[in-house]
Amino acid sequence: MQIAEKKTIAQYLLDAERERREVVRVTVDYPELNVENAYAVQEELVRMKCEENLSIVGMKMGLTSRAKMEQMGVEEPIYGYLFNNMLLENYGELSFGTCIHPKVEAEIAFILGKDIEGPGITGAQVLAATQYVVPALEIIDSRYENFRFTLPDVIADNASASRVVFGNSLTRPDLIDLELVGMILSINGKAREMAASAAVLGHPAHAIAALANMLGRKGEKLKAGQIILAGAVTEAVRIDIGDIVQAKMDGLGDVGFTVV
Ligand code: OOG
Ligand code: MG
Repeated sequence: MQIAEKKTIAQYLLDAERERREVVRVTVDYPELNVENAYAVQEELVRMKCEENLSIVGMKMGLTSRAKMEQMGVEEPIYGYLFNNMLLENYGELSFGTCIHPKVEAEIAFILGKDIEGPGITGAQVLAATQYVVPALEIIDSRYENFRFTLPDVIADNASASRVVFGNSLTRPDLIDLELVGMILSINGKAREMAASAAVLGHPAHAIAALANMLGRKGEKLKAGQIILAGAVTEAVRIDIGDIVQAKMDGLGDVGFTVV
């Protein structure tokens, strides 16, 4: 794929995000888009955001639980980048009008105290490099029509990243059994999804290890201070104006927001 094509696709997705409208998925016009050049498009999109003076605050893994893989019909974990303008205050407001067709996901986030450089990274190494874990809600908002895509489409679209809310309590990873975190995602006080954190690749630290190993193949690493989402533990849930969203996680605390 030519550089000019990558730029055209990245711009197409950035315009869709900025103008808050769904667009036809990229592989309809570019059937040759594969996983490798989809990440090259994502890199271009990330570069364009950085040129707009946005800064990377962390990364996200996606499609790391069976529930998510089945919901989206995509079988492989993916990653994307989190930017400073995606951060929403805990128990703050998400303006529905700034989104296309948002969904929410309950996730565990890792705050790194040390760099992690793949290949060969294990979950134990991730835990040793993690300063804190925090409860998080990710708001995903695919730029594609009807939230439908193939693996290369969603990679090019920065893994549907839109917003993220972090809880206020920081927990040291050695003080908790991180594969056994029970959680409830509720909307308007009603439990909608529930699961235990082992749903994410057996242990959420495995998702961070997989990310470090994928980046390692490109000569990149996870950096101290970054905050990394391990991927949704349950299916994502559609949200609408007026919804009060909360996730409670055993031993980690709670996190929430309201859609206005
Ligand atoms: C892709 C992003 C998935 C997760 O946590 O699994 C994701 C999507 O479903 O649109 O963020
Ligand atoms: Mg997610």
